[in-house]
Amino acid sequence: MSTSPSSQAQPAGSTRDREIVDARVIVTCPGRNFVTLRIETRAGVVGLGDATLNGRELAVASYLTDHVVPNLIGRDAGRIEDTWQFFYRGAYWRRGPVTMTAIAAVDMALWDIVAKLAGMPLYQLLGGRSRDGALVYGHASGATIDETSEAVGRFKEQGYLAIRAQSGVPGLKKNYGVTNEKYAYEPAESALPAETVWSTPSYLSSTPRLFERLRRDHGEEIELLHDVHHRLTPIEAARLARDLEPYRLFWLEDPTPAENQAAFEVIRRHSVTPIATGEVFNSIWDCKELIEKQLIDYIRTTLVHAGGITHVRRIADLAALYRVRTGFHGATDLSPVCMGAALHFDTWVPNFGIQEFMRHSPETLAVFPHDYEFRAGRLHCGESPGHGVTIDEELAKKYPYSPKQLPIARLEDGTMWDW
Ligand code: GCO
Ligand code: MG
Repeated sequence: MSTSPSSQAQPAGSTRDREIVDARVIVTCPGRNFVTLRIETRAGVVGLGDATLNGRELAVASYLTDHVVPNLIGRDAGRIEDTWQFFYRGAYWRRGPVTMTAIAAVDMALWDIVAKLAGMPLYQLLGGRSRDGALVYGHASGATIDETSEAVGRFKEQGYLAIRAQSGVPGLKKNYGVTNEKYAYEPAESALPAETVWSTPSYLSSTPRLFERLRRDHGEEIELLHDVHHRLTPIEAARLARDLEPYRLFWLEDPTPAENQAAFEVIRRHSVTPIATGEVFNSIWDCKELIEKQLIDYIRTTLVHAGGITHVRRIADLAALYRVRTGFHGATDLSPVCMGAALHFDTWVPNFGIQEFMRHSPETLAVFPHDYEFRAGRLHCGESPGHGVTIDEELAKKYPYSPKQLPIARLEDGTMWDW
């Protein structure tokens, strides 16, 4: 599955060699849209950063092309911290997913360049290897509990040690996390959002039955995870977390929306099921209260949506003080560039928990030659300099941008809900 990236290590350069002479955005849709920032230095060293924000891709592409790239030309690619501060403080308008995804792309590309200049894999620059490979979880799903249990069995056969399980909900046609696709679950499939119907009572009664069955069929050893996808109120989330306790989940994800962080206190008061959240967060300020009050166990905020390596490293360090571990978002809408960089981070970060791993389609993997591979339940980043992911631009051109948005959910009476 892994292919060698084409660009090789360059000798460490002078300030002049590190000067950024070109920066441009590549948008491609090999099955789904990806936005990639490509930065090149005078010495010809190229770095890539992922800038994909699912369903809002062109906003980041424009932010980069119109507002960031003109500031990059002529800068020293080695000044990673200063460049981060320049785009964060210098923009005056702080934070938000579009801004922080754009900053992340720049940051990831600069770390890639500097690691290539040093002739080292990126994890080495962060402080070196802390583990042999990153424990990952795959996504098993099915329309019914029977089908979901069979899907979990197939993941076990492939060597997964941790598996997220999502099942269809009785009475509902289609809901988050359940796929009939061959590869990974890919919900952003139409130009305008598909509409789905949601029922909390049905979900709350069927989900504990799903995990009771999974423990019966698959035993105690396998790690099981579940994503609520922000669809419960705080007290409903508390009830689900309590009802799932006997099945000892690795984590329950996004049990309730996190804008109101005190909501997580309600869940904690009722249950010891570990809680993960933060894939939609974009800065350390979104994470601070949940971490400091010890309301979560895993922080999901990942490189592409939260300012890149420079910023997420600060989040991980804050989390470490409270024994909160990382569990990076790794859905297929994050490109292989993000996955490559995330795996170097996972290989180093002392408070690593787990990495989400949805397999990209063969078309996507061909556009992004990458140096990482799955072995025995873990992803292993390679030893090539940088983050190990490149782009085949000729192939990328064959897949032009195609507008796609995520689905929405409404209650049975038509009220807008969280999908
Ligand atoms: C996950 C996520 C994804 C998101 C998707 C949105 O846990 O993997 O919840 O499935 O829905 O990344 O773009
Ligand atoms: Mg999620």
